[in-house]
Amino acid sequence: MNYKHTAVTGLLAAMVAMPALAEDWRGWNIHPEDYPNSIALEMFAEQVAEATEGRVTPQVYHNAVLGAQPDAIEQVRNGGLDFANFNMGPMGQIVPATNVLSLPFIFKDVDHMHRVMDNEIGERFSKALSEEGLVALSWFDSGSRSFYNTKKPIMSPADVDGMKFRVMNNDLYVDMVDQLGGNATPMAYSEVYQSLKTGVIDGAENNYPSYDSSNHFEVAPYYSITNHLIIPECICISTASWEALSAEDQEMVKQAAVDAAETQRELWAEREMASLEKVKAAGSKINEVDDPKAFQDAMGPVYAGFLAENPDLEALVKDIQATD
Ligand code: GTR
Repeated sequence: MNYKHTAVTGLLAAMVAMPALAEDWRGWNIHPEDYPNSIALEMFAEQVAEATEGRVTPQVYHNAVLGAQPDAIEQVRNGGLDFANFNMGPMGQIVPATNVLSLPFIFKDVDHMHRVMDNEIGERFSKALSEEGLVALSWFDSGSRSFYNTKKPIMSPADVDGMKFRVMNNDLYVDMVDQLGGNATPMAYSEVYQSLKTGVIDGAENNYPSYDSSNHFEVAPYYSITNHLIIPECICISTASWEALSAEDQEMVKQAAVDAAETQRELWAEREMASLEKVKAAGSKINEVDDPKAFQDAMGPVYAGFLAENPDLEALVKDIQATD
């Protein structure tokens, strides 16, 4: 008998008999534990561990302890981290197609965003992400973003003149603030509170839950409803981690992400209301702007510049605008 052959066959038999090694997944999250996204991510982790009978055990690291968002995106892409909840804002610097989601006023409202992302157009974004090492499994809400600042209510674009705003890391947002006559500073989320407090910046922009959970409302009490950005967020898995799974486990992980997104959207709607009540009670001055259309009109050059640089993305922009 061929000894070598027997040894190899024996080894193969032992490998088949052995349970697959457990995958200990590490997941990035920017928000605190009680935030809708965090609760949904915990639910995702639990459901994955249970459904795969411990073959995949995800652990979520909250509060951006694993780094700022742009770095975390790189980490998930190169397999240093396994999964995350990412906002598509900072994603635009890496996956150009996702910049379409950062065009101000691209969505009519949050329902319009759902109709786009939950259908074929959403799949086009997933495809673009997958070409860059990210598997987008489901879409979270992050409401709509408006400007807030330490100085005064913003009623019209003229009020933005000369003010310094923090934006997420994306050139489109620098252009957006420029067109309103302000100055934009891309900065990590974790640095915004201190920068508002010390006057390094005059304002920032975000949805109610983040304005609340980051405590920015304590130092920047003027929140002006411009609703200029509605940006979806993903549960994204590293392609390397995804491809290490069996087809069955992929199915279960996908289902857990879809279920988590459903819960996140429900929790999100509740949290938006709760955060609004909380910041109002704490003294924030929330105002409607005089002429919302004036803000939209000011964005013409942002669209023109973007489309001139990315003619291949024009069809995507048009398809979103044409979605009822
Ligand atoms: C939040 C979003 C985060 C992060 C943050 C920011 O609304 O959920 O992922 O993008 O805004 O402004 O940096």
